[in-house]
Amino acid sequence: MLTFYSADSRLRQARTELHDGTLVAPFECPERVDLVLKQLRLSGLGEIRAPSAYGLAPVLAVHDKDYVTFLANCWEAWLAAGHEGEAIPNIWPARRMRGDHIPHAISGQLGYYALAAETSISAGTFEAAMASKDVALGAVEYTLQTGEPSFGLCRPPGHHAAYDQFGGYCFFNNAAIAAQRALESGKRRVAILDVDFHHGNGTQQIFYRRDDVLFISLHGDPEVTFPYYLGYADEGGEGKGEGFNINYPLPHGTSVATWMATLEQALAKIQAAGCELLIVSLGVDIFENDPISAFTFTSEDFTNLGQRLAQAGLPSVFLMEGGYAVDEIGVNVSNVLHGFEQGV
Ligand code: OKP
Ligand code: ZN
Repeated sequence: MLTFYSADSRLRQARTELHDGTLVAPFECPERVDLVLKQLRLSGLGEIRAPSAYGLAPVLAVHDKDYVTFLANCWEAWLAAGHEGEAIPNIWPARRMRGDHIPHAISGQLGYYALAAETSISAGTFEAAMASKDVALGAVEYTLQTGEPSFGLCRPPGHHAAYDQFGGYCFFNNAAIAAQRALESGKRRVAILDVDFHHGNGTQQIFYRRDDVLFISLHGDPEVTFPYYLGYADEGGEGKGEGFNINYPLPHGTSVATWMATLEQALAKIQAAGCELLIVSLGVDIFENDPISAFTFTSEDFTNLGQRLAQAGLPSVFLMEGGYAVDEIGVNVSNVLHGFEQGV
């Protein structure tokens, strides 16, 4: 399988994440991609290619222009304001305040465009996000042209990023950008299957009123886990999007057997909807030893997951989302992709 990867994903080197009340070294760290790359090479998955630069047009197809400008300028503005640490929001247009006004000051803008506070912005964040969406676009272009599967080793991840909001380590919604590109190239309906432990709230939001992208997510129950305010089973889409958003919230500790049985339901929906391309938001934080998640996959289970996904028989693009057990991240990702190749 062909992998797309950009060395520029290293440009995001944030030092701080607000975690359980303290500033810690971010779980979403540059070593993640190094270790995945190393294992893909070791296991001989196939060629690793750098993507072209696709510019901002495919980003603006799913994100707000002023949001993109904010991301591009945030770090410089934060520095210019004389702040010492990294850019972290600490005030929001919460209920009963003005939700329709974007303040001048960078601290006000941060809260307007953030959906959570764990994700700090620092030098290189925007550049890495640009590289990450190029990785996704390189992968989808390749699969559209050849019908062959591909893997986009995106970093930073994307599935929490909404039309005009960042958070959950995400800035540009790589999967949404790739899906939109596939539609523009002539695919009539695309499935995004999100297997990351966390609900892909951003992807859901972007396509919530549309029937050309079927979004299905298996994830930790938002009653007890991030992102808390989206990802419930009764969120089924709106307008012509009704029926094209499907959430499977699952309790902490869900067995792999139950998870795989839920995947069967998801794949049946994808078949029934006549999707012409499968984009997998591949978070391997469903691993049993993930430090911030609570599902129970072993490294071997990831092989079975890949095999089962291959049996869907669709042109497939895998895009990296989460996975924070860095010692095993390489094996877990590699197992999914090799499993897919065995399952075809
Ligand atoms: C990003 B992705 C844990 C808090 C978790 C942020 C999680 C972001 C996950 N105590 N906060 O979906 O892997
Ligand atoms: Zn996750």
